[in-house]
Amino acid sequence: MVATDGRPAPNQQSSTFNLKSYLEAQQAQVEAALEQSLPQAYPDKIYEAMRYSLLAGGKRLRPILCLATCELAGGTAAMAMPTACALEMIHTMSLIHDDLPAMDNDDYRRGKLTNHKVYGEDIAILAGDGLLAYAFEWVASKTQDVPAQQVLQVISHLGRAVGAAGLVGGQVVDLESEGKNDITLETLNYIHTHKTGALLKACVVSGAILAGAAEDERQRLSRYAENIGLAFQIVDDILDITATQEELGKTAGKDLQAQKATYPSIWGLEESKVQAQQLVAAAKGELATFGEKAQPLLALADFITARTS
Ligand code: GRG
Repeated sequence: MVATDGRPAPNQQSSTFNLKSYLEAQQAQVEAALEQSLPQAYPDKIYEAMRYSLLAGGKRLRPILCLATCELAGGTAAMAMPTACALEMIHTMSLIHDDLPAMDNDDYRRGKLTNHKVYGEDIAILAGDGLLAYAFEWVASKTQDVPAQQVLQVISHLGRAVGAAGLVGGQVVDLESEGKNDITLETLNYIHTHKTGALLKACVVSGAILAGAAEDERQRLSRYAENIGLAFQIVDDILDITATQEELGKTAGKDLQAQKATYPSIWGLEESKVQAQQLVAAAKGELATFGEKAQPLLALADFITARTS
């Protein structure tokens, strides 16, 4: 149940759950798994470039969502870790390509120089390609204790989330919309449900599939993910205006500079914050039937709007 003012009902509060220590523990596990996933091998330059961006930090929100959902649905972190790493590889490749001069053209990411600034555009493109291919190899070759049919379903979901029906499609409409001042809310929603939302949804849905969640649970978790995905992007647009470059680890104020349509440009800052809160409340409402087990996902939903980077 969601209160009419957008606040979560009392049974959805996550105040007893220590999100900070949960995130730190999960991030440490993910970092260790990522470190081991990608070797330094020959040809040195490409592995170095792939590792440079993959191991550059970041919140690791996508792998953590996958692990948390798998555990909520009765699976183990070990069952989901290869997919969790693959999701971060895909996310990282999308950042490398997004930062290229032909795309968003940025010099900084995660507080470091972007991949192409260090290795050149040719290697940055290939580092992205290498990470994308490796992500699928990693899921297929490393997932254990999960029926093969479920692993295939995860691979299929990942492929769809990345391709023209997901990230790629969202990025194309984003590029086509640049410099236009008549972008509708519908188009903006299309861009972000595909460019950002599709992968976040794949994190949650793949965690549920790996755990063998029942169809109705999957549907609820999928709606949770859709809501936090959009909230995440609204907050991203807000932070582009309100946060510093140090906080963001990348150039601040990019959207205004590029005259991009954003949620704050359509709604204003205050209404954007209200909309993000309402989406988070709706997301939490989808978890009501899971009880105590849902605490990590409830807290992660709160983190989406509370974050400063
Ligand atoms: C996927 C084949 C393929 C191509 C890529 C470039 C591109 C197509 C899509 C762009 C996708 C993109 C960069 C979306 C933005 C998503 C977003 C809000 C990123 C920031 O995520 P955080 O805040 O970053 O989780 P950290 O650094 O914490 O991981």
